[in-house]
Amino acid sequence: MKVKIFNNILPLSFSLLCLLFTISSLQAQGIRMHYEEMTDAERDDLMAAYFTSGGPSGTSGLVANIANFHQANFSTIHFNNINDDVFFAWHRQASQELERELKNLSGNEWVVIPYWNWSLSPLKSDDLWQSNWIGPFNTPWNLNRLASSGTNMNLASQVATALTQTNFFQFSRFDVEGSAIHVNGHIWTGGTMSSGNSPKDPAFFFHHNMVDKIWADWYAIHDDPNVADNYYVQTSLPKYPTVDPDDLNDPRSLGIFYADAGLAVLDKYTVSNTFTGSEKFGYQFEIESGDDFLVPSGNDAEFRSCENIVLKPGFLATSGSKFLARIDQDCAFNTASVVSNDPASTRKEEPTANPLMEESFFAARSFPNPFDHTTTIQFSTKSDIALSIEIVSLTGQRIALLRENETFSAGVHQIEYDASDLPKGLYLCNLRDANGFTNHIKLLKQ
Ligand SMILES: [Cu+2]
Repeated sequence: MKVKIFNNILPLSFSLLCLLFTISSLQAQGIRMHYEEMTDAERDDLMAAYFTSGGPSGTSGLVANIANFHQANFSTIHFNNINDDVFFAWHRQASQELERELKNLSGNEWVVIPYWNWSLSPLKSDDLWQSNWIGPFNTPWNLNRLASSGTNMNLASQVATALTQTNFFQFSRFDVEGSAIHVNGHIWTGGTMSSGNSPKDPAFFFHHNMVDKIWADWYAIHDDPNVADNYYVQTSLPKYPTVDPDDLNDPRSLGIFYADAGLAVLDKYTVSNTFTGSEKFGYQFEIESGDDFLVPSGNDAEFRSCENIVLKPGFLATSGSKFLARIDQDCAFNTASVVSNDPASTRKEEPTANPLMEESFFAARSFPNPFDHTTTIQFSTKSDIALSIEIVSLTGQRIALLRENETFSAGVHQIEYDASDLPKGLYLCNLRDANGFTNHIKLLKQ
């Protein structure tokens, strides 16, 4: 649990000031994560807001409007001629608008729609379909889900291959939209999800945020700063509703960040408070920010984590801005109503925790991961070091203490962990030295 602050801060550049005034689309700032990475409180807030957004039968409000538009304009926004593929852009915009609506309905700016990484959670028995998550929508919203186990949802290798595609239109139209990566989530869920009315099912936005994350990953890898963004998405198709698809290419410029495997990186974004008094970025695992993440004077942003917040070169909260970085090891953040009533006087203009400069003292991983029964935890140390190694649940409860203050010599070490008795789900393996510095590995038991 530490905030690291680096002092080498870049000046606010002219080009980023320009960016501030050219973003006109609706934004829904936040960190989106695999749904299993949400805390119970984050999940409960989201589900409560989501039920409200569609009314008791799911036939009114923004969810219904998006579904109606999606159905009426289906052939315009899907499976188009290769050079006009607006598929990604339309779905990104729809998801942002709903997320914005959920924040408004709940009065809770921390609410985000997570993504369903079906490769990690490919089963009907996974949490997503249970009563705490979107299971209860099925009957009252008349969704007729099948959640068929006959369709393979572990598409990790196919995603990896798609990300190597260098041609955007090939990637968009064929490697994602027309392939199992996009199609299987609809078919597997079935019912409304496999119809033109699919946005009526909350699974639609969980699935499409995964599709959107894949686009974000692709863009981060392949974007050529020397090529105009309208190379990627062209504007000859009808715009929905008033947004230029070219403005949607880089999710970071919209304030959308995708966390992955315990890490959220916030960069290339200028806080503008266009829609909210304070822009909120929450993730229970590690948040790192730098590389032109700016909070200009007069603006207000807040980070919160249950673990680490790392501020790197290129992060800048200027004099006259409000910036709060909050860490709660117990993950006991205030509920929505308390947060929104948080008096401005308690905010500080500087990060609240102590600056520490230490870097990770070892590298760690586990394999296989995800795993069925047993996984091997591997780590390397640069010098002799005493470590405690424990397995904890996402709520911080210790499940196993594998090593206690044991000295390891410099080199690579492996520890086998037998988790046969553990319910399936996401866990953390913490490796902690005598000074309290911790590295963690996320373990997914399937
Ligand atoms: Cu669609």
